[in-house]
Amino acid sequence: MWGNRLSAERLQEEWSVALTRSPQRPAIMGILNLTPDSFSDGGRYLALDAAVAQGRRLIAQGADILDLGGESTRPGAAPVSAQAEIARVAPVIAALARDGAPPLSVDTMKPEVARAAMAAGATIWNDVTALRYAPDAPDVAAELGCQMVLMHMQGEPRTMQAAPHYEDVTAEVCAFLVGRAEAALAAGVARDKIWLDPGIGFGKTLDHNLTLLARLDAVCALGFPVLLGASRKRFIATLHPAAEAPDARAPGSIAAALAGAAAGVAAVRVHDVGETAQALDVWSAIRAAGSA
Ligand code: HH2
Repeated sequence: MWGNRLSAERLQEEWSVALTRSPQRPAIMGILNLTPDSFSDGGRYLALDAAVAQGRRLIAQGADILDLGGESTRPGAAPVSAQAEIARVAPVIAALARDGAPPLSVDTMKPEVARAAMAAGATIWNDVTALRYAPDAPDVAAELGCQMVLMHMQGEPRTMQAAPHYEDVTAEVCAFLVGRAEAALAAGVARDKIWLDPGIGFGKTLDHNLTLLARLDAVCALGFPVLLGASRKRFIATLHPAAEAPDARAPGSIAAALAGAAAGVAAVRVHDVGETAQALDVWSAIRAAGSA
């Protein structure tokens, strides 16, 4: 059941996303990691030309939004200074913005990096710490006036997979997300700028991930647009060991994206943009035929 029609409309209005293929399915946020060590595409787009070319490729394949990151969040990833992160992301954002690219998002925990990214042309701050990394993060988000993605994570990236524990993962993730949305609102972030993300793989076991994917309707019911990021994550290889290599996980990633579409998420964050666009277009056409 598509529970988030309003969110699809808001995507068009607020994020100026041109949903040319179908307004009735989640938008696609294409991932562009400008890091040496991301779990899936690390090291491939360190040079400016290669990064911009990949951004353009993802747009041509159907990305409605691009998410650019300069620091890996995988367990054990090396920490990066704000200056180094800015040097990785800002020139690529500026070059793509000059192209007239779709909305650009920066995947960072650091307010200084978000500030530099917005100055370069980004309009969305995707924060896996949900504005908890620095005390001034909520104030900076309000000041920047950008779209704000607040993601759930138990623990911190270095140790989050050591021993994740929940009594009721869906209820706890929802309560956390509501609390972070309230913190953002209290700092002055506008309600219609806030997006929520259950944080698949961030301090979660296989069972936690599957429960959340099965209960995305509860996250959507919180009343904010929902972003789902399950692409190429480890749980896919746990379920299907032949997909040990991250770039062999597109089919499992698409299965998760379709579960998100059925629950009413507003956007999916994916590496395999063309394949996901095809799956979502077919899914939404079947759905439309069924309700005609
Ligand atoms: N997952 C990753 C990074 N950022 N942001 C949101 N909102 N949701 C997610 O699920 C999410 C995210 C991890 O994936 P990736 O960027 O491919 O890897 P890495 O962190 O190693 O760069």
